[in-house]
Amino acid sequence: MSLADLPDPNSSLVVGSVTTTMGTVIMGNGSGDAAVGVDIGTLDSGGGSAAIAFDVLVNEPFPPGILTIANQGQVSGSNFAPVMTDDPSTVAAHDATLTQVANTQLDICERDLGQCGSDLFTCEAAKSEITADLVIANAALGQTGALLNQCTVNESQCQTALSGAQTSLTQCTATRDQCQASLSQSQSLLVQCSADLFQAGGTLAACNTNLTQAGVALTESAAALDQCSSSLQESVANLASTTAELGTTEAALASMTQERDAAEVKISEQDAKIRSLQARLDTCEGHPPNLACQADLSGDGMVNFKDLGLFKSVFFKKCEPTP
Ligand SMILES: [Ca+2]
Repeated sequence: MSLADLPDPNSSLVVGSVTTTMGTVIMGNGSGDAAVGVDIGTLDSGGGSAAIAFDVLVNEPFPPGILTIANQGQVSGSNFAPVMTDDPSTVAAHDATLTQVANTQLDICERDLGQCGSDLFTCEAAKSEITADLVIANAALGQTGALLNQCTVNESQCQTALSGAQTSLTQCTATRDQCQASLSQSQSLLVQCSADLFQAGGTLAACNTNLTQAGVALTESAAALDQCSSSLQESVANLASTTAELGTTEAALASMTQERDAAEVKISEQDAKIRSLQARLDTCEGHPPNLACQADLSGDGMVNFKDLGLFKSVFFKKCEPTP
């Protein structure tokens, strides 16, 4: 005899879970098996028995409105008509075994909520509240995800900015350390000065007097510095003016030098002419009689204005008015 059993369509056989106290499991423990089959063998006459068990998993999701799953096997043999299994908890004979499935609206709500509720209304109210919170949480998650994406996209920029900020921080820290060192040194000097002042038996009044004198000296030094600066500016202006005048003078000197050179050339030319004439005259004097030499009326060896005066004294007489 054998047993055949097809689990409820809203459940699935757990492959490998089929056991029997007699015979052999021929279906249900192999990969891909969806139904159960057991070859029981031959039962003892007059009260023999075999126990067959298997597990199913209730489908998830489960169809709404259905609150049970059913199972019924069929036992077959060579010497009897097929027999349908019986639910032993009911009076009816050969009826399918029904198993309650927690699938009421409250059950569904409780599963959604993840906790037990006293009634459907309370459960739905709690679920609505959680759903609203979930919407808010999802929105926040979306914003966070967007920020994360943006941050990822700008990661290199962020890292660059971070590097710059770290460099600035390092520089600021170094500057701060230097300032603190200077402050510490100043404080040490102040302490030393106070100690010196105490040791010298000085007083605050004397110190103030010195300070006032130092202030006066400082003011005077500042005034002197201002005056020095004014003088310097004036000297610079004078230097510029003198430089300009020097340029003008040098230009005039250059022009005068050119004129002088030209005059020297003319003088040289005139001197040459005079020397030439004198040479001719000397030639005349050396070879008399020469008519050209008769013009030296004064006999001084040169033909000049004296000769012209003598010449005029012969031909030109002053006209005296008739008395
Ligand atoms: Ca029954």
